[in-house]
Amino acid sequence: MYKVYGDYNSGNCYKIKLMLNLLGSEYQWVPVDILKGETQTPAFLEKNPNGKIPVLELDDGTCLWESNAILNFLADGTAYLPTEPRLRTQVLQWQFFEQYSHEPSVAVARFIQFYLSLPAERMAEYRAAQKSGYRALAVMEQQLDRTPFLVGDSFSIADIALYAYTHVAHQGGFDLAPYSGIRKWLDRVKDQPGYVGMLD
Ligand SMILES: N[C@@H](CCC(=O)N[C@@H](CS)C(=O)NCC(=O)O)C(=O)O
Repeated sequence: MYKVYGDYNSGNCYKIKLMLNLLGSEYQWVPVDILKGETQTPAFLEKNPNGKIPVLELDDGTCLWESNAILNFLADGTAYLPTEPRLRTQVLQWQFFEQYSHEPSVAVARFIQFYLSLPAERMAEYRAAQKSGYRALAVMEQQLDRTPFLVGDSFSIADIALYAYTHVAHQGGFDLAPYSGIRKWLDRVKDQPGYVGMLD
């Protein structure tokens, strides 16, 4: 059985929880509290030398880290990861976009607002994250205005990667009202059989 080291409120960890539930796979969730420094203990650093969650531990003790890499591992051979090279590359394209242009803005604004309650000394960083976060949301909107999912007609791990922080973007102060493509897509993801919410 898989072991997932994670925090239920973390979007990066939720990606793994959602994937495992969609697949109907059994797993054990091991809670890790980042605010108490539990990702920096020698025992945890053995599992991920980068000191971050999520980590997926396999039966043989192999530890996989980086949420989108874990998604690719779990989705291998399933309908959630296309095999056709152009489509598979588009899945990766959205996952790299998520890590470089979306998560560092949307998740950081959410962290400053939701976890830290907007401390004065982080307001400049918050405003910058809002600005770049809206830019990332506009890129997603452009695609989702044209296609039901990020990679064409099929739900894939590109959608899981970007759903994680987009569906809680309001907790970072983002208003999704003008993004009708994104809002309809959020509902489509929620309708997937086996869907589980972040805090379910
Ligand atoms: N690129 C990594 C990011 C992981 C990450 O930033 N995890 C956060 C929680 S969402 C964490 O563990 N922070 C603890 C720390 O940096 O000490 C991924 O996608 O898995």
